[in-house]
Amino acid sequence: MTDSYLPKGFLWGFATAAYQIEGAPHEDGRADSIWDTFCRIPGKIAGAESGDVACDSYHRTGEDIALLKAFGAKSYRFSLSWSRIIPLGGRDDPVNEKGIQHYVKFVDDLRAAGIEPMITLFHWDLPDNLHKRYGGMLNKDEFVKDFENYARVCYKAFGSKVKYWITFNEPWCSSILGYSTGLFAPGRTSDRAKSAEGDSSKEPWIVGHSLLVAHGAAVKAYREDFKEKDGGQIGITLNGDWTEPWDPNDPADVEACNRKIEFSICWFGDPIYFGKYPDSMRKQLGDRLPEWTPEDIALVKGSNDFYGMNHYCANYIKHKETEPTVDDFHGNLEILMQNNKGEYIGPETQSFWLRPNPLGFRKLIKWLSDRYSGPTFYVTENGTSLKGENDLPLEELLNDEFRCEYFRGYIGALADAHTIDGVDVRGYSAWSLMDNFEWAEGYETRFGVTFVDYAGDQKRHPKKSATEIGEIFGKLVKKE
Ligand code: GBH
Repeated sequence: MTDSYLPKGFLWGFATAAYQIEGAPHEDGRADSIWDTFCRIPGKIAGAESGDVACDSYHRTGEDIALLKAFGAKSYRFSLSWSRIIPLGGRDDPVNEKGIQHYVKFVDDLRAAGIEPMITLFHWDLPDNLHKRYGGMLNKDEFVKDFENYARVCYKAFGSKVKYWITFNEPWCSSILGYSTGLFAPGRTSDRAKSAEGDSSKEPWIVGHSLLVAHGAAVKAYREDFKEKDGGQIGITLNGDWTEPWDPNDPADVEACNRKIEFSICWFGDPIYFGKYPDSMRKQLGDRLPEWTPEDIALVKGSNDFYGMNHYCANYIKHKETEPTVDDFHGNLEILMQNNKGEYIGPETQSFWLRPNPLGFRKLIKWLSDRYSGPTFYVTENGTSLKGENDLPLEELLNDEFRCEYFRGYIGALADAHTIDGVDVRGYSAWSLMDNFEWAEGYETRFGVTFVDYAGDQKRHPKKSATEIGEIFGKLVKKE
């Protein structure tokens, strides 16, 4: 055991996202999001699944809050479905009172249970109408205005009861997976580069730019009209993995490690903290990466009250000798699970991209803290799937020792980052409160600390890890 600790009042709890848990896609006036329509395209989602039922959380808010209480959570990070609040999405479209009322009650019930709500405004589920109407996130001017309007509607409805706001979850995923690989909604790809549709290799970078400016506009609105009276904080959540060189003695691999972090995290972090894109990205992407106008950068620079960090794993990185392809988005390098000695970065899980390496968490948060001069961090997601979990008999599945070990390792590494490295971290949300719709992977991959029985009326069964987390924080968080 180390002597490391986390600060008094540390806000720990669990996270989810609307489309992954709610179900009830057409109830009380909700309209389609891009994920509803994406799921209907054959071949996009494993098992041809969708979020139509998911965990049925729209009808089970009481059950979900009871779980949070039972696990001792201090906070709950969840996202709002824009399509429930403004079904057609736009600033001139009607606001849906039933959607607002649903979340007002939920926030009230959470607070009555002593749980601090942490709201994500956007976890990938853009109202489909905005995509159809004007190209959604590709159309910066329209999108920024509509997102700011949606954010204002939310601040007005819930602002007096909510102290933590997150504008966007993982803009990297919306941009790259939605507009380059096409793995996520709306499923556009960069391989149309020379097609009649124009230079689609610019699309992911345009979308990233729109998301940054929309974040800036929503933060400005909060700071100008709500922050003083409501007393909350607002930031963005960025995803990113740690990197280790494939060959530690090859300076090109060491450099590629930094470049990988710049392409995945600093793409968004640098404009927010420095007012520019990383040089490595400008160098490789040239004018495919949008230029900053003075107006836009004024919105974006300095727009984080805190840094929301999603983190799951680490990779080995090997530089490439060849020229980058037009659709490369990693920084011209290979992402590997083994190094030049054949060692694995961590044990296998159910997710091909996820091999745990707790020390990488400590290294990355320190790296980011140094780069951005010590911002306040809230870890907004961290968790793991478990190889073959879905095939286990219930009793064994509930004894998820691998996941417990993951949380002990990662939360311990976070305490080291705080105590030894001086990182300012004040909160942590485990991903996830319960098994849920794992996007393109459907329901095969489970990330929950609670088992959801999809074949048995969505009944919830807490796994061992659900209470383990409270025990870990019970030991690490300073009492005074
Ligand atoms: C989080 O993203 C999401 O916020 C959450 O909704 C999700 O349920 C959770 O992860 C678990 O997956 O297929 O090679 O392009 C985590 C960051 C970034 C991890 C993209 C998976 C896919 C790599 N994700 N990555 S690839």
